[in-house]
Amino acid sequence: MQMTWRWYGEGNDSITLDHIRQIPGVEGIVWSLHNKVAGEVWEEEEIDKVMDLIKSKGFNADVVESVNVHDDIKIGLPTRDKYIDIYIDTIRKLGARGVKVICYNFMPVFDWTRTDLYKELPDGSNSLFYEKDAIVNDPNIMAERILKGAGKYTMPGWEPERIAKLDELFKSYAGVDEDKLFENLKYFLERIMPVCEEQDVKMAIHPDDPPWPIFGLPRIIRSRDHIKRFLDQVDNPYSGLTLCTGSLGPNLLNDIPSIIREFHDRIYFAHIRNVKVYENGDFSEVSHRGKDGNVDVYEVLKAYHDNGYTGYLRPDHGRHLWGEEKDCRPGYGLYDRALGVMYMLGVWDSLDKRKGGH
Ligand code: CS2
Ligand code: MN
Repeated sequence: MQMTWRWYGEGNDSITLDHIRQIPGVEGIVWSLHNKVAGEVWEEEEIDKVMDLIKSKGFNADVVESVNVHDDIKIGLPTRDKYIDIYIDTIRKLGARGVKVICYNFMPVFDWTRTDLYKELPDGSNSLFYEKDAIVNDPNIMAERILKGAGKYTMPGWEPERIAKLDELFKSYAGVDEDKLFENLKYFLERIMPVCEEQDVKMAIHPDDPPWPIFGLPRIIRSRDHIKRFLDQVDNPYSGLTLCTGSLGPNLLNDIPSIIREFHDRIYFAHIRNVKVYENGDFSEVSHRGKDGNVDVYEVLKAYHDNGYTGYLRPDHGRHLWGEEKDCRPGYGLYDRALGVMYMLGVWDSLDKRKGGH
């Protein structure tokens, strides 16, 4: 397992690479060109600049999260080929520079969805929160909340210029049901697989968050059966998973350790975070400690460890602690994620020792 940390880049993150160097065990930085909208060309100089900076601080830059997929590809419009060509160009450039894994998602319109970015927890910290009943029929209301909560930072998937055209975007998804979305994903992957093979770059799809359809839009990576269908339809080792426990976790029927045991050889990137699911279906993000929520983080790590997982892992969202929400990106503060790293390394190291017979 290789521990990594998601960093949004200079001027775009309250945390610096020098902070991250002081967290034990972090080997790699998960990065992206966050100024790019889906479908835009990634220039070589821009890529080099970020990768060089990351490497100059002693980290690897093996994982990119994300290269976002243009809506026309998800909808299956005739213009999709043009955007797939641009995607291929980006894979080539990243592969040539040693990038090993590209994390992406195939969620229509939105990336992750929450109703409150700073919901107070009983201990006085706060975190991202999802109120089931607040997801009514108007996505504009949700978008307004997210944009307001994000403050000076733009949120991937919630870029103001996209949100301004939300109604139009929704209309263009009419007729795209689960089967159609699966079909469009297959088309996309089949076109890019040869380049991934040639460049030795693994595509790792991120599950849908939350793991159920919202606003009538289909969501197809949200359970064991959906994952199986996804892996079977393009049965190529270059197409695999970013297994995110925080995304699958809010559906308590998802047995995450068993999903990891079943599909471990196609998991290239592990996102670990814990969620506490309330009786009415609402959920909060909580600390990484298993006991604090519904994700048994020990069993998750054990499932990876038992299978000799050598891929990348990162703490996903954390709570905002000690007042840091005044400046940090929602879900991406320093303290709770650093605590998460230490908790996970603690579990991992003891699993290592036990295996070694100590
Ligand atoms: C991330 C996702 O913050 C998060 O929850 O795990 O936003 C992830 O980066 C994207 O879905 C990947 O495309
Ligand atoms: Mn995730």
